[in-house]
Amino acid sequence: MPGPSSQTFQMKTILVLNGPNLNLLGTREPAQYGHDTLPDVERLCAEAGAKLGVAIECRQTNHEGALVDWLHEAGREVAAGRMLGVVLNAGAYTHTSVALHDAIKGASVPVIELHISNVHAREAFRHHSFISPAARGIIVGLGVKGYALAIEALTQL
Ligand code: CA2
Repeated sequence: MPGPSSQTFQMKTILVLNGPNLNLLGTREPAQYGHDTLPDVERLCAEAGAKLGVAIECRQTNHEGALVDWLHEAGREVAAGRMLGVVLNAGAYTHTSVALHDAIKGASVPVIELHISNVHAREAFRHHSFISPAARGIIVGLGVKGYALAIEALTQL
């Protein structure tokens, strides 16, 4: 048992948040999002984290307020030195949510905004993001491999 003065190594965590409808990945629209399911994506993230020596925690919700709460929680974890930041695919809330913009700013949490598809090559309503001005970086259109790239980016900031 380590004594009170000894230091123990604590692996840092990256939180991967997926928003509305991403639980449907792999079931429809493969031309847009590929064939991988959400569990496949979460496995890919865990593997990327293992290679980089960071713990990965994945969560998905269809509810905007849950994403706000989780960003606040992440901000506290980052401030405590236990978390590096968040990979956020906010789904359609990307294009609508001032609340998510404010949550990222308010929590002072490093966020990599991620989109599986190239939103800029799609409908005009997907071209604007409320997340982007608050994000540390953005990964768009590289398929689900973008999640691994976003995790690596957070380890190097
Ligand atoms: O490209 C992305 O990752 C998006 O964030 C995905 C969102 C979309 O609203 C954004 O504009 C871009 C949609 C996720 C819904 O995914 C589905 C997957 C399979 C079937 C239906 C929806």
